[in-house]
Parts: sequence; structure tokens; C-alpha cells
Amino acid sequence: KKQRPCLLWFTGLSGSGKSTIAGAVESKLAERLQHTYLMDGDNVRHGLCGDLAFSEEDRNENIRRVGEVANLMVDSGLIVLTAFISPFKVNREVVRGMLKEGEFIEVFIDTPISECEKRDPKGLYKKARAGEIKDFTGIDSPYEAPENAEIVIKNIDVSIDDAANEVIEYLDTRGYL
Ligand code: GGZ
Repeated sequence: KKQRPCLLWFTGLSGSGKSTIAGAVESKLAERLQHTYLMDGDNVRHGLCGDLAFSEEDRNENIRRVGEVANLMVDSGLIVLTAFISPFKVNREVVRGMLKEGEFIEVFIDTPISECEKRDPKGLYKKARAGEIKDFTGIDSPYEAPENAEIVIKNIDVSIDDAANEVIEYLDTRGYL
């Protein structure tokens, strides 16, 4: 069956599990022969947004560009997944406004900062606490949690597989798949 194209917009703190869960969702969609594309810092911040850093202004521009590109990809018929901190509500709402009704699905990976800091997979929180990285989200730069996200995943004591299944179930029950 043909998919209904959409944008799954993952948002959450560094180390919250956004990219991992988005990757797991993408694998499940691939198993079902759906066409997808996953954008995250690893494939965007070197190229398309290679000129941007982490000031508020640069984050705004990062999210604007990602939103515009994701919108084009949705137009081409893909299920697009993005995994960016996207800490500012206004930026996420700008992207929502670029897409048609029902195409933008906000997925809040709600992991407490204490847990993200404990995991610290890249040692970035430690560096931020030591003052070696400035403007780090959750430390000395804000994260505005979504209040009306379509999907909220409390990523604590939940497996990657269960978290991914929550997203797949949303798509299934709403007729995207
Ligand atoms: C937040 C930073 C910073 C600062 C580098 N603040 O856990 P990661 O490493 O792999 O993911 C983070 C990534 C955030 O990039 P985004 O493009 O998602 O950010 S935004 O949506 O706000 O534009 C982190 C790393 O880059 N990183 N410096 N100061 N995260």
C-alpha cells in the first residue's frame, strides 16, 4: 500500500535518544518497503549547514534550512525523519507552518536532563560543565519542551524497539502507512 508522505520531527536534548529512535523507526519502515530519508546533525551540519554553529541565530537558520529541505522531500513522496535538538518552540512552529495539515508530526523524546547527562555518550555534558563548550543545550542554553507534540516518548526504562513501535503505531492508526 502506498504511504502518505509526512515529516516525523524528533526533538529533544543531546543524548535523549532522538537519532537512535529515529533510526530504529526508519529500519521498521524499510522492512515495510516504505521510502524514507533520515536527516540529522551527522549528515546536515557538515554540508547543508556547515557554516552554522550553536548561537540562537545559527540554530534558527539550521532548523529553517532543515525544514525547507524536509518539506521538499515530503513533496517528493517520502516519509522524512529529522533528529535535531531544535530547542526553540518558534522554530518548530515555523517548520510546522511550512507543511500541509497533518504532514508535520512532532515527536518529543522526553528524557530528563539528569539521564542525558548520566549517559553522556560523547562526553559533551562534561565539557559543557567544565566550560569547554559554550551555549550547550540544557546547561547554558535553553530547551523549550513541546506542549502539544503529536507523540511523546518518555525515554527512560523503555527499549529502543518499544519506543520505535510507538511511532509506527501512530502512523498505522492514523492512516499514514
Ligand atoms: C547542543 C551541541 C552543541 C551545543 C555541539 N549545544 O548529542 P549530539 O552532539 O550528537 O547532538 C548535538 C548536536 C546538536 O545539533 P543540532 O543541529 O541538533 O542542534 S540544533 O537543533 O539546536 O540546531 C551535540 C552537538 O551537536 N553539539 N555543540 N552547544 N549540542
